[in-house]
Amino acid sequence: MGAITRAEVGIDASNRAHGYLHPAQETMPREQLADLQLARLRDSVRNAYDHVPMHRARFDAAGINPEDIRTLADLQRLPFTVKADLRDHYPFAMFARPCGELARLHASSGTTGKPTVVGYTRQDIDNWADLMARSLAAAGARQGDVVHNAYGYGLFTGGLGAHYGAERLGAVVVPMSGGSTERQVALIMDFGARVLCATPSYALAIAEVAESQGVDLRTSALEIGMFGAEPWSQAMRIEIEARLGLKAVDIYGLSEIMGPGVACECACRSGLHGWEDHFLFEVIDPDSGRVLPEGEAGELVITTLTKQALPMLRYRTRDITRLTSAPCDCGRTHVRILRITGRNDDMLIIRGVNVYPSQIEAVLIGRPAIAPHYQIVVQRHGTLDEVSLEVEALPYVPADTYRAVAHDVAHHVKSLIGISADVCVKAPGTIPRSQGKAVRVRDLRPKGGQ
Ligand code: DLL
Repeated sequence: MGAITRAEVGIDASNRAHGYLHPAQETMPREQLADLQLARLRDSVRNAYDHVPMHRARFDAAGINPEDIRTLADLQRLPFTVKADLRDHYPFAMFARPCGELARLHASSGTTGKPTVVGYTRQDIDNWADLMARSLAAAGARQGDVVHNAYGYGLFTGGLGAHYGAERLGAVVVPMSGGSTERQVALIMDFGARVLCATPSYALAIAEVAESQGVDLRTSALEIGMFGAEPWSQAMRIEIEARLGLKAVDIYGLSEIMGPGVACECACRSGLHGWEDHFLFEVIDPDSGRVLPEGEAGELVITTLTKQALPMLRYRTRDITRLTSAPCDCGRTHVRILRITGRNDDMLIIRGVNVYPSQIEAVLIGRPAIAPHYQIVVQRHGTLDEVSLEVEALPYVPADTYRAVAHDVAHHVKSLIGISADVCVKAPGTIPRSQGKAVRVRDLRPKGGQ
């Protein structure tokens, strides 16, 4: 072997500092990244066209042939794919491989009709483990860390996605899943977990149970939280960090595209790096479908570049965000997806004002006298939608001050977001706690009348 060059030493040092697991890919110059993306896009389009009748029919109807994709800009000629396509082709008709060639299936819970089913080949699972390991490393996790995984195991992609990624990193995985919260607290302490994987709302529930048991998780070995699967605000991040004594990192993903690890924050925490060697990201105007210039807020659209079993072309995520390709201090060249503020379908229109639940959360969390647990109740009175906010008093707050607390909260919601909401302050512990994705909105409007 030849002598190690200074450049190599430099890269090694920087790998350690920035947690690059795949330095060549993560710091690839953008022109080179674009060449890789184009080659992969052409393969992915060809895979979809040759093996998925729905894609072939749409290409044919639009007069497009896979060979017409000659530049990355040609992506915009392709039709969108939406969640209903998966439902309409239930269970396997969008797969580009026969079921017998798959290694795994996952599915969404399907509260509105049929679940959406997603499939993976062995190679897809391998790439997913790599990207999840890359995400964990970017967040600061290392080989040998104990990773306490409280994402639900099962059809939900959170549990197994984080599990395989942590194993790929060389970490020691504790496959807890959600629930048995008292036991979670004991094992976090006893096994010396450095990394906690959970939804942000469940992380808070763990903190709360620990406090009620007299256990101070801030003295535990926890240093990093990998939190995602639901929208959460900066206020929530501050609250979780204070109560758990760790650094809270945002991780994003969706089962239709892969699962957790599509994008993740690095140590700089100024947006989530979307792993562009495996996915293409666009932001569109949700009404017109027009691609928006970088930096403008709209709906995130993702195209898979390497998925074998379920190639997705321009999948409309319904998640609202902005993109930036400005260089990040960590040295990664991959685009950053700014914090997801909510989903198109979660947006409430209250007397003409558009509001996402996460905006309400940002106002509620950290206000004096109330705990960081809430529900937004939407009702219809005549033709008008109205919201009431159920919040919970902190244990030391006297019940005879609840009205004054409610008044204070309503005042801040009105002045910061511009909506009038009835606020109901409830007794400590009465708002349901989540063990996975929190239910923030109770929609009591008549069905179909939205
Ligand atoms: O929630 C995958 C996942 C598991 C991501 C664990 C991160 C951690 P689905 O159940 O298919 O997959 O739900 C995907 O959840 O379209 C977003 O609306 C929302 N979501 C996921 N991560 C975030 C995040 C998993 N970091 C849907 N911030 C997505 C905001 C998120 N919303």
